[in-house]
Amino acid sequence: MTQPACYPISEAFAARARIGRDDYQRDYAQSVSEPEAFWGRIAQRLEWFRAPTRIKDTSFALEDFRIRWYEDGELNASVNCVDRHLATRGDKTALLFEPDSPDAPSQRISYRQLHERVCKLANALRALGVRKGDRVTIYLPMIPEAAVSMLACARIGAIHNVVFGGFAPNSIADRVADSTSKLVITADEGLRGGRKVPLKANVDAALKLPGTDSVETVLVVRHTGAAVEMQMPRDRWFDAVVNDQPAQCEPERMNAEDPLFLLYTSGSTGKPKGVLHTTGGYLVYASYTHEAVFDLREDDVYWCTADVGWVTGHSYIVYGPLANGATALMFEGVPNHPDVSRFWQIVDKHQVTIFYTAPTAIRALMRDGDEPVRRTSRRSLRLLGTVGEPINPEAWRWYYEVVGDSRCPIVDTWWQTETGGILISPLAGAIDLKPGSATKPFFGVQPALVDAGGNVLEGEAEGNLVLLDSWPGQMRTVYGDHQRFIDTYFKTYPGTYFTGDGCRRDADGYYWITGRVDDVINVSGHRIGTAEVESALVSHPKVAEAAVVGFPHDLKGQGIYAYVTLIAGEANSDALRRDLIAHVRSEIGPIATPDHLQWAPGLPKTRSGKIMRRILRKIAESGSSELAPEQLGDTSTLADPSVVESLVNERLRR
Ligand code: 6R9
Repeated sequence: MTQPACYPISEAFAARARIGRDDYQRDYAQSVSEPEAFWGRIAQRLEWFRAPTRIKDTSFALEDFRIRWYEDGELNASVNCVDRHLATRGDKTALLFEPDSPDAPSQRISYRQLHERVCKLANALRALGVRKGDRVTIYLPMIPEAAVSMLACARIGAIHNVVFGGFAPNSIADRVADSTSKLVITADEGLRGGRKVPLKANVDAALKLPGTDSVETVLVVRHTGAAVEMQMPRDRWFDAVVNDQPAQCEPERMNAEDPLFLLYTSGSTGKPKGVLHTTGGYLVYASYTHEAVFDLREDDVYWCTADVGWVTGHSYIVYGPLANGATALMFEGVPNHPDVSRFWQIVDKHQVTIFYTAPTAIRALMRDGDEPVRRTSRRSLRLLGTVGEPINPEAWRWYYEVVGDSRCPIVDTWWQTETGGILISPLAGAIDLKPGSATKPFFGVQPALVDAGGNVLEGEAEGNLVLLDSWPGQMRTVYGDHQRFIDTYFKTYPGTYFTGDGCRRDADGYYWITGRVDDVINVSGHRIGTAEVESALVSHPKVAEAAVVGFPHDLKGQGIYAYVTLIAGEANSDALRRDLIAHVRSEIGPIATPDHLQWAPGLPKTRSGKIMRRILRKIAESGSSELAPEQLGDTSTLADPSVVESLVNERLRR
C-alpha cells in the first residue's frame, strides 16, 4: 500500500484551532509587508513597564548592520512568566515535575508557589552580590530548581548561562571562563534512568581548571542527598541561603535589548560560542510561537521532553509556556527507564494534551515496536511535535499512527539556538502536513534558498537556507565577540542570515530541511562541532592528527566518524581505540562519543595542507556499498592520492 504524501488539515482540529487557513494567509502577508504593525500588535501580549514605541530597527547589510527590537520598551521576563499570572492563575499548576523514578512522587508547583521560589532565590542571589549584567552558570538536572534559577536570574537582570548536565568538566570550564560567571548553581547529583550523574564533583573539577577564578560562589541543590565535598566559603547549600529570604523581590526594570541569557552552541570552527539573547524580542517571540504553533489553550497540559540545557528547554519548557500561563511538565528521566512505555505512562498519568519531542527518541521507541505504546491510552493527546533534526517519513508515520492514533496532527518545527524560537513549522489548523517537511514559515519569517554563488533560487529548488529579514527572537551577538557573530552568519551570503542548513522547496512551497551543510554534526538532535571532537582527540598524547565527519546513523540521525593518525612510532590497537573514545567522552561529554574510529596512516590533504573532508565524508557515508574512485569526486588536488586508497579499504562497513 502506498502511503499518503500529504495529510490534509484535520477538520476536527481546525474547527477549534486558534489559527485557521485564511488567518495564516492573511497574517503572514501582513507580517512581512508591515512588520512594524504586526510585531507591535503581538508585543501587547506581554506586560511592559514601559510599552515599546520603536518596534523594529534591523539591517543585515554589512555596512549598516543592526538588530534591535522594541528598543525603547522596558519589561522583566520573570514578571511576565510568574507575577502576571497571580491574579488569574495563582493556583494553576505552572510546573508539573515528574521524577526519574515512577515510584517517587510527582510535584505540582502553582504559579503562586513559583513566585515565592523565584523571589526567594532572586533575593539570595542579590545577597550574594549578583547584580544586573553579571553572569550565572546553571548546571542542574531536569528539576524545578532549573526553571526557578533561570527566572531568578531574569528577575534581577543577571544573565544566565545554562550548561547541559551531560557535559564534562572541561566543557563546563570553557563556558564558565568565556562568560566570566560569578556564581554557579548546581546539585549534588543528577539522576537519569536510575544512574547518578556527579554534578557537584564535575563542577569542582571544572573550577580547578584555568580561567575559572571569576566564580565566587557555588550554590548546591540537595537532590539525591549524596555526600559531596563542600569547599568553604565558596560552596553553599541552596536551601540554606534561600529559605530565610523574603518572599517578595523587586524585579529589575530591563530594557528590551538588555541580555536575558547566554547559551553555548557548537559551530563549524573553534570552541562553542555564547549565543546571546535579549529580553523583549526573545520573550515576545518565544511566547507567541508557543501559543500559535502548539495551539495552546488554558486547560492544556503541555510536555516538552527536551532538557533545559538546550535552547528547546529555554524557549519551550520555561519562557514560552510560563509567559503564556501554561502548565508545563518537566521530566527528569529518560524514555526507556524503567521500561519503554515510560513516556506514554506519563502522558496518561498527567493527562498530557500536547507532546513535543525529538525524532531520535521516536526512532529509538519505534524499534521496540507498537505494543509498549498500545498498552497505554494516550486519549488525552491532541497535538504532537518534533524538533532537533529532520524526521524521516517512516518515523513520522509511526508517531502519527501509533502514538497519536492517527488523531493528532504533528508539528515538525525547524529552528536553531540562534533563532530563539520556531521559524518553520506547520500550524495544525492552517497547513496540510507532509511527513518529513517542516512545511511553511512562521509569521514574519522570510526564508530563501541560495546556490553556492549566493543567487536566490525561485520556485522548486534545493540550496542553502538563508533568512532575508530579522524576527524578534533572533540572537543579537556572540558573547564577547561581535565580529564572530557577523562573520559566522552574515558574511557567507551578504545581506542575509545564513542558517548552516541545506533545504529543498517543493512545488507547493513547502520547506524540507536536508541537514547541516557546514562542519556541524547533528547527533540525536545535539549539535557537535567536528573541530571540538578533533581537538579533544589531538589533546591525547599519542595522536598526531584527527579528522571528524558525520555519517548516517539509524537511531541518532548522524553518528560521529573519526579518522586518527598516531604519532610516529605509536602502534594502533583496540585498547588504544577504546582509550581514545573514552578520552573524548571525558573531555567533552558522552554526547560527543565517536561511534567509529578508523586508523588513518595519513589524511587526504590538498597541496596547501587542507584536509579534504568531502572525501572523508564520502568514505564514512559509503558503508558496505561499493566505493569506486570516481565516486569520491575530484581528487586531482590531493597531495598524496595513495592515502585515499588505504582509507577506502579500511573503512567501517555497515
Ligand atoms: C532547536 C534546535 C539547530 C539545528 C538546525 C538543523 C537541526 C532543528 C529541525 C532540524 C530538520 C527540524 N534542526 N530542528 N532539522 N528539521 N525540525 O534544535 O536548535 O540545537 O541549535 O540545532 O538542528 O540542522 O540548524 P539547535
